Amino acid sequence: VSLKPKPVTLNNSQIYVNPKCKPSPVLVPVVNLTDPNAKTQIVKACEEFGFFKVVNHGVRPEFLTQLEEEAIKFFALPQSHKDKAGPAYPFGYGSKRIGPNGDVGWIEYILLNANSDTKTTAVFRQTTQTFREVVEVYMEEMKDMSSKVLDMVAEELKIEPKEKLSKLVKVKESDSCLRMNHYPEKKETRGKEEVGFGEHTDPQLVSVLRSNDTKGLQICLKDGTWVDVPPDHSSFFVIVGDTLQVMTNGRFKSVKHRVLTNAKRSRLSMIYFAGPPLTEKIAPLSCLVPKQEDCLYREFTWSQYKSAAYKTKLGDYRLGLFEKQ
Ligand code: GA4
Repeated sequence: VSLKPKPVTLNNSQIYVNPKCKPSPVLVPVVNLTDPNAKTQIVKACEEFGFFKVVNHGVRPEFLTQLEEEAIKFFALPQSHKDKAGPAYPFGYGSKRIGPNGDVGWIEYILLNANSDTKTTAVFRQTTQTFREVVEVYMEEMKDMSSKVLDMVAEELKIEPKEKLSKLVKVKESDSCLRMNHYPEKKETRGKEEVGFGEHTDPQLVSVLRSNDTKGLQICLKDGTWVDVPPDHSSFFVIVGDTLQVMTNGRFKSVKHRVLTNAKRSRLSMIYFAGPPLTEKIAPLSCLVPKQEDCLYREFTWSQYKSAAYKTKLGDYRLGLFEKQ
């Protein structure tokens, strides 16, 4: 008897529970961005999973290959060279340590600010002109994709004005960033995968993730089960962040996710975190909360949320700090 769960196919994709766990296949929603029903599918996926896969996104595969090659070249440099592109906080190269509060993982990474005024980072002094050019083009593409997704959400939820959400990630003050993660292969210890990046939710509005063809990403379902997300290097994955959970008054859930190490292959992922301007006031949208007593969160600025987040550990429940009693 095979331990592998039987695939149930919907839109050609599925999430499997790690075969070592109880087999129970779950479907990962797939959204074709050019489909006229995309906005309805996106809202459904954000409510149900806080997560979906995007196909037909319009980003050229050759460009993605080029970006991936640049990242591989950087991570293959001698450690002493990479260290000169650090420290990771607020932006730069980091290894093993994640955030300022003692979290660790089997990972090395680059964190970059997407704001054009502050792109003068140590990373670009340690990398080539081509690296910088492709990364900058990629950030523009990701900004476009996240705004497109947010416009569809706004349209489906009848949010007025229509650009209310996308504007937050499009203006030049938007506090968005890009993370390039390299998870070197890691032999399993005592037959177990280890943590590459510990469980957490993303603080921003939405995150757009793309990886090479190495598995490792898992999401947590509403019932608390962790499920594998099969890698797909030709697609993107959209992750709902805490800010969008607040603005939709909890209708969308920021999905808990994590990355496990892989014994055979290294994993490379790029995530664009689309965030609002630092001074932006975040609160549930009044059109989604007709009765004030149903409002679940207090108003805060993105800057307040960010500084609160940076005082927490990765796996902490940060939204609790802003819930109404
Ligand atoms: C999680 C999402 C993004 O990777 C990130 C992370 C940030 C960091 O690595 O510096 C944080 C983490 C993330 C949330 C809590 C704080 C801040 C590490 C950490 C312990 C870049 C982000 O915006 O928040």
